[in-house]
Amino acid sequence: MKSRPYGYPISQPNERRSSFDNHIQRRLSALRNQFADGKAYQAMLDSGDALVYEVYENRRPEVAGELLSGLSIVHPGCVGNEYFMTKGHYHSVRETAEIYFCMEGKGVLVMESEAGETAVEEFYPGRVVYVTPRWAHRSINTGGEDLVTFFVYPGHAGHDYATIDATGFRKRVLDHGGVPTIVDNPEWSGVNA
Ligand code: S6P
Ligand code: ZN
Repeated sequence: MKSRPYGYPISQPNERRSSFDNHIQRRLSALRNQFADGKAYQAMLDSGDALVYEVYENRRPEVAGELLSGLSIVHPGCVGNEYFMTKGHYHSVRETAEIYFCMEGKGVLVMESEAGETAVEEFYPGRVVYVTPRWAHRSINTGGEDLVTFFVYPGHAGHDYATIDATGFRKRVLDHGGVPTIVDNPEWSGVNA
């Protein structure tokens, strides 16, 4: 791990392998119970475990003072009429923020707080989204190309996936005749449901 300042290029797809030291691939099977249409999910899974999104990151010590950064790439696709998306998470240390910078593609970042607030911010190339502390976040690709975002967050943040696994997000983003449409999630099952 580097102990001096350093830089790396990230704009070209062929630079991803050399600029990052960790590559995570998340397939449909990792998103069980997250999509609204369970039958469409199972049918898609039966025909092959599609690659839904990938993360490239640089390992740094997971301590306050360090920053973790990388690329999130959500591939285009739908399960039923619901767009491909990330699992989504709170940070384990709730008082930690995150910044996303959209480099390619089109989509949204769906966010919610444990207090019951919700927010949806658009992603398009050149747009930054600031996730304030205590907000869960999920990237959703509403376009026909890869959604590529660069993210930065504090080294000690950690990931709490269990809360979202148990409740889902309060909002879903569905394709209604080609138009991304934000709807309430009737299956949301948190403490205020
Ligand atoms: C980490 C940051 C991103 C996500 C990535 C995949 O705090 O928010 O790197 O990890 O977009 O999403 P997820 O929900 O599977 O971690
Ligand atoms: Zn995060």
